[in-house]
Amino acid sequence: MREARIPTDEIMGSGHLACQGCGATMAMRFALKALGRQTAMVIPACCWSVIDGTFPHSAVDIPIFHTAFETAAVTASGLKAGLEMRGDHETTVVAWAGDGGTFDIGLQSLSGAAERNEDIIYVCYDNEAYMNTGIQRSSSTPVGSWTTTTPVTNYKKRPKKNMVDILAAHEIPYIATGSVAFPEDLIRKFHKAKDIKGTKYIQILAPCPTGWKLSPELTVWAARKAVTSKVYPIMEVTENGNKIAVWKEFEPTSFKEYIKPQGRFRHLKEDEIAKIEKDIEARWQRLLAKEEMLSSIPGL
Ligand SMILES: Cc1ncc(C[n+]2csc(CCOP(=O)(O)OP(=O)(O)O)c2C)c(N)n1
Ligand code: SF4
Repeated sequence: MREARIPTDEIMGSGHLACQGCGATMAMRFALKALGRQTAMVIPACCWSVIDGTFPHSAVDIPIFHTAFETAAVTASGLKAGLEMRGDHETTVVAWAGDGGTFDIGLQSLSGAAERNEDIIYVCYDNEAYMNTGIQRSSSTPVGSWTTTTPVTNYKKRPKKNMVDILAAHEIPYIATGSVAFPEDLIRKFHKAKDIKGTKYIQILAPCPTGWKLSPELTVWAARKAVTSKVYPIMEVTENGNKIAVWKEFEPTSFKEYIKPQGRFRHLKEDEIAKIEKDIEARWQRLLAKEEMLSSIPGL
């Protein structure tokens, strides 16, 4: 019999409160398969504070500490310190936040924890907007996208914030990006993060059918096309921010194909699509150049 590459233990149950096809639920399911049951998680205000269910019910079979929107990293730091004081050096402490709670309001708390190199795994499930409160723009929303605060007449013009570079500047031991379309890659990255001491940051593209105006059965399709169209590079940054390894072994696909079934991009005209496509390629080339340049310099 072939050995299962994805652990069969289901720590997340099916009785959750997410919309159909929610990428954020897939992200949690895969993360917990890698992290195991000796995990304590901090969740700030976001879709996942709803998805988990109402007390005393919970969709996940691990302790969850629900906390204020801006406090994921600092609460996780405190939880880790408390466990250590009680002699528990084994429990993995995870902060699990959306992109609004990470790229925007929780950035100061995350930066503080990263600078102190707190021994936590910080996960951002990235659905590219504030979904829980009705699809408002975040600094993770991609250029060209509609949201309720960036209407089609004034769609998002600024690029997505580069959180990987921001975290790398903190010289933390491990940073990774992933996508729910590649569960084995995600599970490998979580296994790795679990064994590293210090702050680990993992950002997972988790399509939101509701906010992306995407048919729910296309969640995994979109999560895959985001990577193969180079919109969402998946990579690892190690040696305290000094080494980058970008995943490149895929058949490239186009941005146009990626955005076609997504209502959030439906207003874009041909010339606007062409301009964004050009920018995506330029960013990709810069990333590869950086990977190459760093590979020739000794890390820290
Ligand atoms: C200080 C504060 N401001 C605003 C809110 C309202 N609020 C709750 S969840 C949320 C959006 C969360 O967005 P994100 O972190 O991207 O997670 P998602 O909802 O997309 O899962 C907002 C604005 C709040 N709870 N606290
Ligand atoms: S709004 Fe989006 S992220 Fe939130 S539960 Fe629904 S599909 Fe998931």
